[in-house]
Parts: sequence; structure tokens; C-alpha cells
Amino acid sequence: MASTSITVAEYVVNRLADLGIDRVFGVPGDYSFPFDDAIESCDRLKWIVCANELNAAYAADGYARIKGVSILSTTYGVGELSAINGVMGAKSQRLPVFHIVGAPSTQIQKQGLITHHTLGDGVYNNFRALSEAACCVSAYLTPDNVIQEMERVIREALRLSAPAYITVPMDLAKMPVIGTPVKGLPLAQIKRAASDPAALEAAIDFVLGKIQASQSVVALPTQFVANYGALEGLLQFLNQSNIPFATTPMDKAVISEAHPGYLGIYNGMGSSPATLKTTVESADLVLDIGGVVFEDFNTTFWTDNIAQSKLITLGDQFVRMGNTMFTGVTLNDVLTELAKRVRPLSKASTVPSQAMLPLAGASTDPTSSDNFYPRLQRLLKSGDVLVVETGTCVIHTTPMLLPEGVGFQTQTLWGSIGWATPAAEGVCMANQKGRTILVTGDGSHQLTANEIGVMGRYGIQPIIFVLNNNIFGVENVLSEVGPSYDELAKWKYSHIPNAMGCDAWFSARVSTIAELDAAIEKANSFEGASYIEVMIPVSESQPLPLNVQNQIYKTNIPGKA
Ligand SMILES: Cc1ncc(C[n+]2csc(CCOP(=O)(O)OP(=O)(O)O)c2C)c(N)n1
Ligand SMILES: [Mg+2]
Repeated sequence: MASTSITVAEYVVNRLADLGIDRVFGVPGDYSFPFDDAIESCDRLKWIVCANELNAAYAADGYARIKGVSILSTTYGVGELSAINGVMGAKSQRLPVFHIVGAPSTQIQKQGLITHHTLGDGVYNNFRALSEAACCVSAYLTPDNVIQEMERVIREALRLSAPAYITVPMDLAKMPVIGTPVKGLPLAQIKRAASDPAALEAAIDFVLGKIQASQSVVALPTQFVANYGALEGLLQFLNQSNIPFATTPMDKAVISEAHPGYLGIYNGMGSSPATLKTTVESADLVLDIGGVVFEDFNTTFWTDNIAQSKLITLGDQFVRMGNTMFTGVTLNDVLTELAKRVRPLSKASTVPSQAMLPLAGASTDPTSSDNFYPRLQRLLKSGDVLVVETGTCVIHTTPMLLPEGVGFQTQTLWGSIGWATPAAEGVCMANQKGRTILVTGDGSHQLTANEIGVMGRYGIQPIIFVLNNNIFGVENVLSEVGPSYDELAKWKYSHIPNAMGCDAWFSARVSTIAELDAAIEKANSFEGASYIEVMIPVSESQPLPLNVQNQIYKTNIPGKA
């Protein structure tokens, strides 16, 4: 086999850039220098040096939500271990994040030298299993296996739609690749899987039969449809069939909420509008498209109640109803075939139209949730992506109707606070269609606020709202006395951009409606990033209705169920 002039590290980053990735999030480190240099010298990739590896992983998660794939680069041990929480979050979200980690050279390893970032025990693969656990596939690369291994890793990460772990000792990373390099396709041109025609035919007949035998059908499309490359098929199916649809909180806005078939948020007893629980559960047939996660926060503590006998799951490479299962079918093929053959329902006239939130309050009134969210809703326009942190803000924004073409990203299942600030950075860098608007609680922001300096450094222009109630508010769900551990250090948030070198940013702290309106107006017209700290009364830190609080209490406290 011929050897080439391209090194292992250069090959890896170039092969990943073929997918259409244009940024790498990470923190450099000596074991990773061959990768760090290869990224720097690749003209298709831009280095985004994050404030720490956890932030980098969250940012890579955000970027992959929009672009479909992303790269995270960290150093051995200390770097990769800091990233694991964020990579695990990406795994929960079914996102292919390629995590590249440089390791001690084989020179060091073979001599058994005690080296930094180890436990001093002469063991060099202590951390690999930990990082691999956050991924669905991994590879230990060498000059002779890198070409084949990269094909395998990319194929598996895409097939399983989950993170991949790639590690190389630094001396091997600098060696030339052996074999003929592969020039890969951009993500949009890659087929993740193919359907077996007979299985597809059988699955379509089955699903069509069920739809046609039903008086009422409701669809629950999930955000995973986008990861599985089936958004186009989903739209065709919904448009052709006129089947109305709802989403769970974590799937919010996978299809524009201005779509005529949109019913609202299905969230068990917390559904919005409240009647939607009955609409979904009393339908003759419910189509779960992509795999709804019936998780506590996604169902208001398991208060969903869809009979299994009327639930069809159009999954990733399967269709299932009870014990009837079809495999060997891709979701996009299932949806596009159904779109071609479904007999359209007469357009639903019963879709409850959801109103805009009322613009409450007089200009001298203090800012509060009641007057903040209606103004946030009116700021949004097509192409914008709203990134919302775990906390009271997600409880308020989930039922809020979004205008045509506005996206919504949150981390319902993994729920790691601090995620949203760096994730908004990744979303902003990937989103070509419009603005990125971050809404975060103050407590969550304290975990990752140092990423603001990174946003300033790379000149991105998000609009950021930090809701200052000076407390881990949503944690008070179960507390009958306000515990001191939920109180926060009193930061002056609006000073952060300036302190972190974001010189051109607009920044303000607002505590009256007039100030809020003025700040929003400025952010809307300002050519640059905006950072608005909104004062929220601590008394509003618990937005859940009493019946929901009681349900949570019941499912958490022994003997109360
Ligand atoms: C990494 C991590 N640590 C701790 C928690 C527990 N937790 C969930 S919500 C929350 C408080 C969020 O407070 P804040 O961001 O101020 O929002 P608020 O509810 O006050 O609006 C905490 C500490 C978590 N989900 N993730
Ligand atoms: Mg708070």
C-alpha cells in the first residue's frame, strides 16, 4: 500500500469536514496538538476555542442540532472527562458528535513513563471506556487503519445517530496515512440506510389500513425525525394527509407551529391547550413519528395515557404496532410513500387556534413572567431559533405559540443546567436562516456564563435573556420551606459581556416594562449581539399549577401515590 503525505490527524479532520462541518468546538492540549494543528491548517474548518470542555460539548450539541453533525476536540483525560456530561447529553438527543481525543504517544506508553493527565499508574487507557460510554462507536486509530476506521465510525455514528469517539496517540497522529484517502460526501447526500421494497410495501399497507379504518387520527412527530433525515417526508405526509399533529415538549416546533394542522403541546395533564390531552387520547389512532420519549418532564410525570392498542410507532428503521413489527424500512421512505398513497382527511375544522399571549402591564410596572413572555413571543420571526434552558423558562415557553418558521431547542431529557448558553453558541454558528435567541435562568447561566467571552471573540450575534430571580427557582417544586441551597450568588449579569471583552455588545438590566420594551426594541434593530438581564420576582419561581405540583409530589414521595 502506498503511503501518502497527509497525516492521520489531517486525514481525520478533513474526512469529517467532507460532511459539511465548518467549525470545531474544543480546548487544545499537548496530546492533541497534531489534531489542533490539523484543524488550524484545514481551510474548511474554523477553531472555536471554548471556555472549557463541557461548554465545548454543549456547543457541539447545539451545532449538531442544526447541521446534523459536529466535531468536538479535547485532550486526553482532563479534557475528555470534562466533556462527558455534554457528550452524554448529545447521545440522549441522538446527535452524531465526533469527539476527537489525542492521547500520549506510543513512545511514552511502551516505555511505561509516568506522564501528566494520568493517575501515575502507568495505565494509558483508563479513560477510554468512560468516553466511549457516551458514544455509540469508537476507534483507536493508526496510520494503517485510519482510512477504513473513519468510514466505519462515520457510517455507524450516522446509522445510530449518536456520538462517536476517536482517539489517537500523538506520535501516530503525526504519521502519514497508509492507503488511498477517501473523499466523502456531504451529509445531505448520504443515505443512512435503505428500505427493503417488500418490507416497505407491507408496512405501508398496514399503516394505510389502520389510518383508513379510523375516524380520528392524530400524529405526534418528534425532533428525532430531523436526525433521521426524514423532515421532508414528514412535511409531505402531514400536508397530504391533513392529519392534525401535536408535539411533546421536547419535540416542540419540529414542524412550524404555524402549520394549519398544529394542535398544540401534548404533555399529559400539562397539555396545552388543556383539551389536547383528550383530543390525543380519544383519537382512534395515534401515529408516533420518530419515537416519542414518554419521560417524566415530557409527559407531566407520566400522566400520558395513550392506549398501546391504538399507537403506531413509525420509528428509525422500523414500524411497530403492538406485536406487529416491520423492519428494514427507513422513516423517510415510510413517510414519503404514505404521503403518496394516503387518502386525505377532510381538513380538520376543529383545530383549536391558540392565541398570542396577552400583552400585560403598564410601562412603570416591574418586569415579571406575565409581561416578559408575551414580549419574547412578539420578538420572534421566521428563521429564528429559540434556545431555552431547563428551569422555569422552559415551563413558560413550552406552551407559547411560536410564529411561522421559528425553531425551538431545549434539553428536556438530559436536563443538564448550563447547557443552553454554550448550546446557543453552537446553534448560532450553524443557523444560517435567522437569529438565535437564548432564554436562560440565572442559576443555570452561572454554570457556563464564561462562554459569553467566546461568543464575543468569534463575533456571533445572539440575543440573550438572563432571567434574574436570584434563585434556583424551579427546584422549589418540592420544597415547603425555601432552602438556602437554592439561593444564588448575586451576580451583576449585565456586566458580564463587558467584563468578558464583548465590546460591541448591547447590554442592559431591565426591571420595568418600559425598560424591557426599550431593550427589546434596541436588540431588534441593533447590528450586534444583545444581552438583557430581566429582573423576575422570586415569588414567581414556581410556575407549575397546583395539580401538577401535587402529581410531582405524589410520584416522588413514598406513600403518597
Ligand atoms: C448539571 C445540573 N445540575 C443541577 C441540576 C438541578 N437543577 C435543575 S433546575 C435547577 C435550577 C435552575 O435555576 P435557574 O436557572 O435560576 O432557573 P429558574 O428556575 O430560577 O428560572 C437545578 C439546580 C441540573 N438539572 N443539572
Ligand atoms: Mg433563577
